[in-house]
Amino acid sequence: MKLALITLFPDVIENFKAYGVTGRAVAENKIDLQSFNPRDYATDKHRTVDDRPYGGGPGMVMRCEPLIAAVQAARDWMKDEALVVYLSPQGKRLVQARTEELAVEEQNLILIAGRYEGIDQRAIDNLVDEEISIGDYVLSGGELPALVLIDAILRHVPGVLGHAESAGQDSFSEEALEGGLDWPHYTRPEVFEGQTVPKVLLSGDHKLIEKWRSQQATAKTRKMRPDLILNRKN
Ligand code: 9D3
Repeated sequence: MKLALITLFPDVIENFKAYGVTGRAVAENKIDLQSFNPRDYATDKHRTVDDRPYGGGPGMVMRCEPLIAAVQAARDWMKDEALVVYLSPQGKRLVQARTEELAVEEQNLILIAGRYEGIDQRAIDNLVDEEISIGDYVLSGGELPALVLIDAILRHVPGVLGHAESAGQDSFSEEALEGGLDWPHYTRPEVFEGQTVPKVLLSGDHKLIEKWRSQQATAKTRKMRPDLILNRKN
């Protein structure tokens, strides 16, 4: 999968490309992740990427021309069709099912991260196929949302997760949780400052352990996220 991130702050993706599950995916060529900075495509004397909003008001707006040129550069790099996603507070809220669809259906993604008050509406009209928000809270720009989206998509790309952590692998998978929350996890030591590990986990009785985990997960979900139970498809 090819991913292009349009951003005024290309440095924010460098750590993401270097470390962890995502770093390995880049190293093993499972994904190709490049950033394109609109500032590099601004043609005016001062290489401006933002300007004051028509109609007045606070803040600045990202200009059309550098954005459109940066997206064009991303398209040229991809040499193929791409879905263009604008990370925006006005977007549809991201859910797990959409991350899977994007991973399965799209070969190339261009993600636009906005700064300031957002981007000129004509850039949206000319470029954008889909607007996505990551939730109802105010951030300073689209870079973190873009990384959130990339991370969630990559987990569905074949070969990105190792066998043990694979998304739909066994009874300990994301699928096994069926839209509910996780059970509590414990590792060594068996006693930490007087706090013990639940006895069932030391019993070696895998049937009983599975039952306990399922009960714990259901109780936690009912307490923390009753909406997940009400919206469940089974
Ligand atoms: C305080 C500024 N707001 C004035 C009403 C509007 C506003 C503009 C730009 C609010 C946030 C942003 C920057 N946010 C994003 O670009 C963004 C975002 C978010 O803030 N929350 C959740 N998802 C996303 S996706 C992109």
